Amino acid sequence: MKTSKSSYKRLLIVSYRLPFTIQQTDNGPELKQNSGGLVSAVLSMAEQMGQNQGDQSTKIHWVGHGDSSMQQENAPALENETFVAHPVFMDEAIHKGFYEGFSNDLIWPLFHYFPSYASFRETDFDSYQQANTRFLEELNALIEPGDLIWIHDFQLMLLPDLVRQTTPDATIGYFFHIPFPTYEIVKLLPRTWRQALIKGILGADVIGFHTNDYVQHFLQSVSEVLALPIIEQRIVLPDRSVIVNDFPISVDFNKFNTSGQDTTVANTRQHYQNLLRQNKIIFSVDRLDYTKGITYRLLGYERFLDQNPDWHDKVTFVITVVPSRDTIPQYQEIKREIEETVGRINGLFGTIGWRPIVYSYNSLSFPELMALYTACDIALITPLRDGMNLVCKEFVASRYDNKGVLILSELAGAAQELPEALIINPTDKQEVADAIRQGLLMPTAEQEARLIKMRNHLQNHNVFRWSSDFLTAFDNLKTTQSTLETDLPIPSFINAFSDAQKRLLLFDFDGTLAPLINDPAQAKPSEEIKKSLHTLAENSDLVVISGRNRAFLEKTFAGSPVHLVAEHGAFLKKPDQPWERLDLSADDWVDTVRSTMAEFVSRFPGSFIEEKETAIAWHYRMADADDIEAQANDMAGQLRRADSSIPLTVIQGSKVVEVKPALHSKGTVALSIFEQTPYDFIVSIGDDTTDEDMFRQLPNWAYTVKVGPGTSFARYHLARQRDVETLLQRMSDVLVEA
Ligand code: GDG
Repeated sequence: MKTSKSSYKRLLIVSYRLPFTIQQTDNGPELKQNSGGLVSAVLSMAEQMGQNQGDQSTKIHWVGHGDSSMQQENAPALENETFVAHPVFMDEAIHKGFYEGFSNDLIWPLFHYFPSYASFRETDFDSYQQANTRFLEELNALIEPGDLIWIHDFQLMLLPDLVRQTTPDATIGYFFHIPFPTYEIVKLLPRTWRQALIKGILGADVIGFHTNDYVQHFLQSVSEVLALPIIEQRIVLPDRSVIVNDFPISVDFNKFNTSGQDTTVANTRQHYQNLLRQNKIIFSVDRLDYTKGITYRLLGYERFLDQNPDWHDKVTFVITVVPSRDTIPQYQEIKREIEETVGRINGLFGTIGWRPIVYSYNSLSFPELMALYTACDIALITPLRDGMNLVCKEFVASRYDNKGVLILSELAGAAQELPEALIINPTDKQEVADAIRQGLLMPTAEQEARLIKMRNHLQNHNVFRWSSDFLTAFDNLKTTQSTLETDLPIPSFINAFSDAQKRLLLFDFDGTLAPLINDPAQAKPSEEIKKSLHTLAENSDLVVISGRNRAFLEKTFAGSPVHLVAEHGAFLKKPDQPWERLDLSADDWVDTVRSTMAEFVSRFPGSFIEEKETAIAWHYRMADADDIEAQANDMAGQLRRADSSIPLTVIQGSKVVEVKPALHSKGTVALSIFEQTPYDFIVSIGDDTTDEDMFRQLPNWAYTVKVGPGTSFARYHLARQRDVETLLQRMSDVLVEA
């Protein structure tokens, strides 16, 4: 874990819920923080940032929805040694539309893959926007330079961009606690809503999800909805870039590990075991929610009882459902269904002395929860969808005795980290029944072996690691951002160039050697550039590495001793030698792509198709339609989804959508050239997304230079295309003088 102190002054947390209560004490009302995982993580993050608790100027500020206990009369108590609470109050009707409506009645079911439970109400979206703006107002009153703002969860998706608009240089993190679903689900949201939500989240600098699947789903949505370039897990915006990564949330391992051994917990455990006559105990605890799969879980247990009469009277399923959202009809319905199922199973299998299921609709105190985690033989955790699921991690962390079996749904984010659990599909009653039987019969040595592995993992990946990794991501971002802002240091660059023995110069064509113009056929380098290239190519390996076809490059550079790479690395021509084809991919994919592009050509006059030998491109610089960029995104999306015999890359460049086989790129060819010769000087200059592949593949000592604004993998920037001309002139002057 990284422990170096970061440079942020204060931590500002924003979440829907404030993790505090106001308690009446002898000294009057006081702010008490709850002991949840997020509070512990935030405290450890503040410590890592070098903040001293009790120091007035570095207290942690927490903005969240305020209830009546937080009203004006308690205002002085909204602060303790460590935290300052900032309740956000809003009109009741707005709160209802924002929280119960848009958040819980639309985003929650939709993002947990229950689209039929989702309600799409325009008034709710209005409330969601207004509520996010209320949070912004509260936050704006607080923000100071040097603050790190960390926004949480699906209730506040618009907030990061709202903050960015008002404080452009703010440092903002955003963490999403629920699953981020595939684009097919996101697409169910009206177009303007999904655009607003994705754009809203992208206001952050670092965006975190629990698993890599959610990261990939989010990137897919960013690409489909906003068509922004994505380089690895970085989204490139015109003025900055955004890091997206998985940061699996976890638990305070030591707290759960030691609490199981507390005397109160041990006594309660003993008490429960006696009450249940030393039966084997299966345990589960969840908030009331259709995502938690409680009814399916009961049906799996019923199947087990049905098939295993020898276990009757020897096992008890203790199932606790914690009241939640039960004013919403779907929650009332699920509660009724659970209670009916419990009643039916107990009626079917129970006897005077044995209740197969002990059900309660209530919450447990922490010692009761700990007693059940440590008393049970099986923790049966079977959500139909869960962002992470902390209950299973808490169970594992509690088992200091290395005993007990975890049965876990493959649809919980946690399943990816805990493969030693018995992993089941929650809708498969037989699989659940079999896992229960396997768990009850599992030899102690096997229980131990599985638990030890899971406990080691959680000990290393605890909640402090989670917040520390999140904080470190900001440091990484800062490092890349600061290199991006570096202009090419011309004097030292020229010195290095002049001193080198073996030089490799890799230049893109359009936007680098030639200015971008409306008709690509007319693009050409200036006479000055041509002259410089000629001199440079006589003294160095100079490669023009372009997406253009062979004929165009050969004509443009006729008589020049440069190497030419055409069609993004598909063809190579050394001076005075014939073309070599580097890419040998089949071309049976072209017909489908061509017919999609042809449809767009007929709809958008002025646009046209360019057919190359290994690629096909739609140019729309001269098409006259207001929404042409949106149409280009639409085409790119269609092409990305289309079936193809080989993997294809869809490139969205400057007023062009191009499709080519994925196998070759400017990067693969740059790498192969560089690997053939021991160069001691490399410069690579380009302006477009395809040049990023080239920048990435070269060694980190190479001079990689991005032309124009925008973030890039290049180490340096040149502001304009004509700066390339000046640079090449200076380089060739050095050679002429030598
Ligand atoms: C969301 C995501 C993600 C529950 N009942 C009692 C009780 N609890 C505590 C548990 C655990 C927490 O509540 C539940 O956390 P989960 O992670 O299981 O589920 P959600 O509340 O839906 O949380 C989820 C999480 O955010 C974090 O990012 O993992 O996927 O849906 O800590 O211990 N605690 C006590 N009595 C109870 O009766 N004391």
